[in-house]
Amino acid sequence: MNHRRGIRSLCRVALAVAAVGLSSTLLAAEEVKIGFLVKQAEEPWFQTEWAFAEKAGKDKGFKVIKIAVPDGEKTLSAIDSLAANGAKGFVICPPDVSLGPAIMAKAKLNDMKVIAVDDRFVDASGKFMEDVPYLGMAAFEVGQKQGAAMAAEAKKRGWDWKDTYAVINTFNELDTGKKRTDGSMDALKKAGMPDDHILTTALKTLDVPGSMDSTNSALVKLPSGAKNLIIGGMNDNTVLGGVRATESAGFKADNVIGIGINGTDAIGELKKPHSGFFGSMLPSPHIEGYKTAEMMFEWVTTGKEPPKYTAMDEVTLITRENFKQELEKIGLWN
Ligand code: FCA
Repeated sequence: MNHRRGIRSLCRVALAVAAVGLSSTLLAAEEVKIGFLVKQAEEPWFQTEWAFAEKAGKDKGFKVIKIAVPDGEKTLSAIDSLAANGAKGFVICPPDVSLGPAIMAKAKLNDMKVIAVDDRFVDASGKFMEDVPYLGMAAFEVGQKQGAAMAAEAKKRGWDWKDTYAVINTFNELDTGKKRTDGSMDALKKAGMPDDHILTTALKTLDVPGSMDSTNSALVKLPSGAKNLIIGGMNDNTVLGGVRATESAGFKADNVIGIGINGTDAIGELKKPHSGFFGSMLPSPHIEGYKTAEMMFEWVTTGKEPPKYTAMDEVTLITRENFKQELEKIGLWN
């Protein structure tokens, strides 16, 4: 009797163990994975997007595979390795927007969905690939706000346009870059800055040494009467190097107004008590990372397609006065 009951309960235990084993295998098989590929993993901007994509993964129950893709080769092999890992789709800021067709071909081959973030894909004829869902900055408008902030600060300092010049570091190969600097120049002109006081200078690379070089080559073209300088560019790095160049050329911080875009990449600089880098336009990298990851998760799990175009137009000027509070507000201060 006792013996039989013992065998029965043993069987029950065995069945229960098998059931648990089976359901955990099923659960493991069901874990949704998505990729998040970024061109410049060293930029805090992209690290912030990654962190918030992972937060979305934690909230909704999916895994984010983060891969840095600094060039075309790495991008294509990253897509293969994502596929081998069972990812169903990925969000990407590509190292070169003209890789769009190659990225889409590779994704199709692996049956993966794609969302572009920040930098929008272009096809072989240079046209936007409008079929690929994209989420990015409302670049011209954000640039206009940057230019308006520069002009407002110049006015506050009592600068005369007569002896004030602007050096704008451009990267016209990238649409979001061109639109931002076009927007800031538009705002400077509307604020009364004479056209011929605005010098554009092309960046070779989107980093601090790159903007130091491009600004240096513009500084030598300034007339001797140039007393005050405005330094612009498409993001923080393209302004930070410019400000460094003004320092080496002997301009004092009080005679320089550099305003970047991103905010995230200027935190170290704003912690310094004083410099020609006045501030940065802070958009919403936390929302971009969270939202694109969430959209991808929904797309691969429910089939809900993301919108083809989402523009983010909200920006806040952060300066030494308010950067800590503003970053704290959105959970970017630690
Ligand atoms: C581009 C820039 C980044 C960031 C992003 C929104 O990708 O390179 O620094 O500004 O747009």
